[in-house]
Amino acid sequence: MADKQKKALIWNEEFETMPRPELEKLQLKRLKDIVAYVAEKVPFYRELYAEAGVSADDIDSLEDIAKLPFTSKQDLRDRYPFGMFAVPVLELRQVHATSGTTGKMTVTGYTASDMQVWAETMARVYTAGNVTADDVVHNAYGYGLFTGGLGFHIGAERIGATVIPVSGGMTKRQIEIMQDFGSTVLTCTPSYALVLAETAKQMGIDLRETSGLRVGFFGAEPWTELMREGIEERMGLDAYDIYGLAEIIGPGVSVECPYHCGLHIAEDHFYPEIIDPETGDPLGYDQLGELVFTTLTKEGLPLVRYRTRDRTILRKEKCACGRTMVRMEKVLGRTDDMLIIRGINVFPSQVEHVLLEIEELEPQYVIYVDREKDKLDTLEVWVEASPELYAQGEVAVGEMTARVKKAMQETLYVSTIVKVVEPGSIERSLGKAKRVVDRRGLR
Ligand code: DLL
Repeated sequence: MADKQKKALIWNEEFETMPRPELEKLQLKRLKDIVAYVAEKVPFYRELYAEAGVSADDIDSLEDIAKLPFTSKQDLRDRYPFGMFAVPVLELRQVHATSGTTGKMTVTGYTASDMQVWAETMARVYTAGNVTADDVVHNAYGYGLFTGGLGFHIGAERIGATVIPVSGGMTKRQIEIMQDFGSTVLTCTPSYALVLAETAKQMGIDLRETSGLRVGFFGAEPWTELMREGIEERMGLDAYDIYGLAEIIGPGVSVECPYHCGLHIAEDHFYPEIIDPETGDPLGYDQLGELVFTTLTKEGLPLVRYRTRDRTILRKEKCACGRTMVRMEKVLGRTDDMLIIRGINVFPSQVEHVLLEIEELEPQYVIYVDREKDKLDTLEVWVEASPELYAQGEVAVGEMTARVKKAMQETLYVSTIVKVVEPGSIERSLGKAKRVVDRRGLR
């Protein structure tokens, strides 16, 4: 097994193992081009750069990127849905979306050329795990607006593997499919992998014996080394961490290789920086900070110096697999308060937004996030009823509970446990209110 694991296949030798001086030259050229492109095509950048007094002509080295202003999720939200796009909607082949900080989603889209880049980077992901045309991929990431399902789908097609588009849910049936269809690769969130393992156990099935699974790609949410051990042991596969975000491309931004020593970034397409989240100053390799990306080749939604809010460290030393692309460490947390529940991004501000719109509730609430062993995460919202509502009794409170639950589902796309409680019963804080209690122990 060890020898097999260390065999390192590479999808695109030319780029993935490019000597760094050559790669940096390519990045610089692409950076200048993309800065000129966005300034020409997107009014937002034109104004931003005019205000900052910078242009593509000021970029003579990769370090000069620091002269350019940052962009953020808020910028996308303010121009919802397509205001940051560089092409008309009809030139897009696919549109996807993810949660925004309040009501509106963050929209992303791909031209035909962007779809090629996505398929290429996802082909690299599979190949990094030594997956080939001889594999059967059980793809349990959600298909839909979320980028997970379709991203893994097109990558599997690109390498010529057989893909089973199971999507999420119906866990027992998934266990059957995975055994009967001869799946060798599992793709889903790490928490869903644990649910699959637990369900198989309850069905009296030992997947190590009854399935041919040998590789899994797990991402879209933070997970620990302990979870990796649990998944590997129960499923008998080699678990790879995969990272990405809808705004940049979806899954495919970075992935581990068989050495599992950080995630190689597809740097010829996505230029990474680490900055101090407080000051915005660039930090060097080996320093913990916020990850920032510039898309170097995207046409539809090019983003320059986009703040991911993810905290990590970049490592430059060459990897034993032969790739020269820098590695990022496992994401170590966020610089904002975004929660990821069952792979779906949830901002506490979205919850607040829903609650404050309902007059019969008090603006006092707490969000509890839990993960029972081998179960999916739960999101529980406790909110105080107004004295008038509470005085109306149990039935009225029950009706309100159902109403809040429905509103949460419609806004967050995640089912929520709601408790409408007695006025005054939620502990008041003396300083900053503690609105979120995350008991998952992920950090
Ligand atoms: O989660 C894309 C994706 C799909 C990645 C499938 C991997 C697998 P979004 O919904 O836009 O995109 O969420 C992006 O999720 O900024 C991180 O905070 C978090 N995230 C993604 N991958 C990882 C990971 C997809 N491997 C946000 N570890 C990012 C920790 C992750 N956090």
